[in-house]
Amino acid sequence: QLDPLPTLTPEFLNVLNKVCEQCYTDFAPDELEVGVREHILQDLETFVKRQFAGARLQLFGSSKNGFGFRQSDLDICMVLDGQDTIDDVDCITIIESLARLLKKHPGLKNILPITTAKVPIVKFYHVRTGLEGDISLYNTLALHNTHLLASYAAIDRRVKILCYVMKVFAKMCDIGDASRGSLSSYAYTLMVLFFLQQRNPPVIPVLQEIYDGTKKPEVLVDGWNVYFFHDLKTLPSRWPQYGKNTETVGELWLGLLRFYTEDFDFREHVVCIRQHGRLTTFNKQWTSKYIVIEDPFDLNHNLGAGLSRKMTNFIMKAFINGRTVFGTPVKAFPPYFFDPEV
Ligand code: 3AT
Ligand code: MG
Repeated sequence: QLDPLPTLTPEFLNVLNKVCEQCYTDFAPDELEVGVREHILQDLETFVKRQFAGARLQLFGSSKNGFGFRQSDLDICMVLDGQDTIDDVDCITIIESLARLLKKHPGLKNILPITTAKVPIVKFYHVRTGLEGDISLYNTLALHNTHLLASYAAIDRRVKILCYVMKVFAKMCDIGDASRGSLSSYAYTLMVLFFLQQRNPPVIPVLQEIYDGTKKPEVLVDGWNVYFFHDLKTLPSRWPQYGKNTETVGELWLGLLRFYTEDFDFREHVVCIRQHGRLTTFNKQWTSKYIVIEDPFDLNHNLGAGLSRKMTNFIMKAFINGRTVFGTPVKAFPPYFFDPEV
């Protein structure tokens, strides 16, 4: 029941392309803002060491993966020197005492420990910058998935731009807040990467499938294999399709909206960036959900698991409308579209 789309003129594709590029330049933070985040991290680490001498703090999430916004939160992971893991009881105790400590930090406000979540955190508000943040403990898989996303972002500039466009689109359509029952930024980023891997010719490879020899190396973290190919300098010689796809970001953006509304069968297939071959909801025994997105490392984790039926429909409608809006020629998009101030 999708409206047919008209054939697109080069002029319109040019407009579409400009909109995507503009979205990126409007929303990507500059080096100064990236530096500010590292500075806050250093200051917090020094402060936390007063009580936890062996504490090490590390940024992850969009402060590090290449898809951060000026106002994105600070995702921080804390580990203690000489300790590899932590059990649930200790984790909650440390989160609570970390919260008591952070309340004494003059630059922070609204300190709130959340110990009932799957990943316990202390939330805080950094007064001078207005940034929100949270500290989790031993969130090691998240550090690895951040590095994986950052590697994909480094392969091709179009990856970065499309991930920004997708995040802005999700925010504008109100489908991008996992705490209110929709999908997280992380989930939408995986959808973009999957699309770019499945495009013909692909824009990016499957980094988890590139290795020497016949057997994939095993690098175990929390029981999952986090191996992926990092040596991006040598990628051109390791991946025969390198540089073959020459589409513009505008074409790819509309291509993505069409892919998820026209081609991809959500009932049967899994959004899965760790292998190029098809993975079905039946293979995973995840047939009761409509949007199924597999975490690239924690293979038991379906990022769409928390979606209600109603929310699923709402998200699919946003994609269908997006396809019509971006697939119907206009001379220019209204100036407020993608305006960071709105
Ligand atoms: P924002 O710019 O903050 O919206 P983000 O990528 O930082 O985007 P979040 O702050 O929601 O996203 O999450 C921080 C990181 O935590 C991103 C990813 O490395 C990890 N993460 C988030 N949600 C999940 C999840 N459901 N499963 C596994 N890792 C996750
Ligand atoms: Mg974040």
